[in-house]
Amino acid sequence: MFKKVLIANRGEIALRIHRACKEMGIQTVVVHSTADANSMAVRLADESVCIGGPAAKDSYLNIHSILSAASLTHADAIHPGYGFLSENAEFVRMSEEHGFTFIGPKAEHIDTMGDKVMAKKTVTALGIPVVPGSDGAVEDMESGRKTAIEMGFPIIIKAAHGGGGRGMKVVTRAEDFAEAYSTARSEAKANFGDDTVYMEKFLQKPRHIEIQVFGDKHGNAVHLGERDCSLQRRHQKVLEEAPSPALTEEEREHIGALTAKAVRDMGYVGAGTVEYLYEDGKFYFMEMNTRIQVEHPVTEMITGYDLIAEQIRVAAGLPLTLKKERIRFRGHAIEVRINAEDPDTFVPSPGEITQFHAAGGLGVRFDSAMYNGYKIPPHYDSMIGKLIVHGRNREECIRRLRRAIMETVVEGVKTTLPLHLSIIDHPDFQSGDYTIHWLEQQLEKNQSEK
Ligand code: MV4
Repeated sequence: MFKKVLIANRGEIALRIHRACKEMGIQTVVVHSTADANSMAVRLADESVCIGGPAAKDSYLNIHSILSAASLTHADAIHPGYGFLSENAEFVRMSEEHGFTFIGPKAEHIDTMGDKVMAKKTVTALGIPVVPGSDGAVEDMESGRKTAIEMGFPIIIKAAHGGGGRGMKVVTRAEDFAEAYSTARSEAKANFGDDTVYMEKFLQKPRHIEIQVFGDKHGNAVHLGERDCSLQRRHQKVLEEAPSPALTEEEREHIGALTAKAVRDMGYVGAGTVEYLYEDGKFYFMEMNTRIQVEHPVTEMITGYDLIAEQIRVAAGLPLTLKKERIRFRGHAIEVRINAEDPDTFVPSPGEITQFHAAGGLGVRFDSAMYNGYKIPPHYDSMIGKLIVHGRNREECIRRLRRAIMETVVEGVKTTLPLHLSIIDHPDFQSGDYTIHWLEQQLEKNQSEK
C-alpha cells in the first residue's frame, strides 16, 4: 500500500480524499494555490505545498508544479479528485513516467472516452445501447442532412470533443440543418480545438441515469447501481438521488449487469460512471466519465462502501473488495449541492462565512470544507458543500432532508439551500415524476410570476 498520497485538488473533495487516506494509514500531501492557503484541506493534511497563483492554470492545472511537489515530498501516488486534471491522459502518462501511481483509470481509457465518437463506437461493440444517429462523425453537410431526414427530426448535433452539454445544437426542421451544422462545427473548433461533430436522434423527455462502475487490475469489474441526476440547470447537477424513482428492479439489474460486463471486457481500472438517457423504458448511452464524481456519496450511502478508499486500493494493485454477491442496496439517498450563489439568479456569491453550522443526526452527512470565518475565494466553482441524507425509503429520506436543510446555517454569503427546499417540497419531486427539463421549466415559471 502507498505510504503517501498527493492530493491534486481543493475544496470538499480534497478533504474527502484526505479522510479516506487517514483511515487507511496513509500520509497526505495537499497542493494548493495562494488563494487556498487557509483551506481546511491544507490545515488537516500532513503536508502542504503551495504550487502557484489563484488561476487554475497556474496551480491546479499546472502539471509541472504538481509533479515537482510530488517529488519534493516523496509521494507514491497522486489522487486527482474531479475536474482539473482528473481526465487528462497526458497528466496520467507524465505522473507514471515520473514514478507516481495515478489513482484513476489508464490513459488509454481516458483518451477513448474523451472522444465521444470513439466512445460510442467502443461501447456499441461491447453491447451497450446507444442513441440512433450518424455512424461516427458527420463529414459533410449533404450526407448529414440526408441522414437527418432518414432518421426524422428533431435531431441533435454534438461535438466529438465536447461534453457536459457544451457545443450541442438541436435541429427540428430540415431547412435549419445547414446553418446548425456549420455553426456546430465552427463552435466545436473554437471551443475544443477540433471541429468533428456527430448526430443523434433528439430524445425529448429523458431522465439522466448514470451507473457507478469499478474495475481492478485483476480483470474484475462490478456496478454499484444507478444515480438519477435529472435535476440539472445549464448542465450543472443540482440534486442527485439513488435509487432512481423511475426504474424497476428488473431494469436496474439489466442495465447494471450490461454496464459491468462492458467495463470488464474493456479492462477498465478504477472508478467510472456510465451516463445514460432513459426514456420510455429504454436506456441510451451518452458518455462515460473516467473519474470519481461529485455525487459519489449517494452511492456510498446506499451501499456502505467507501469509494475513495476503493480507488486507492485498486490503484495500489489490490483486488476489488466490492464483491458482486455482497453488494446490497439499502434504502434511499439524496444529495443536494450547496453553492455560494443567489438562489434566484445563480450569480456567484463569494465572501466570508460569518456563521456556519452543519446539519447532523441519524442518516445525515455533510461533506464540506467550510468553517466559521472561511473566505470563499472567487476564482473557483461555487460549490461549497454537499448535504447527503439517507433514509429507509424515499419518503423518509425526503423528510429527513427537509429537516437537515432547516438545520443548516450558512451566513455571510447567499446559498442555493432555499432552492433545494422548494424542489423537495414540490409534488412532482415527491412523486418522482421529473425529466432533465423539469427544473429549468420550473425556474422559468417562477421567473414569469415575478
Ligand atoms: C442528448 C439529449 C437528448 N437527445 N442527446 C446534455 C449533456 C450531454 N452529455 C448530452 N446531453 C443531452 N444529450 C440526445 N440524443 C439531451 C441532452 C440534455 C441533457 C442531458 C442530461 C441532463 C441534462 C440535459 C439537459 C439538456 C440536454
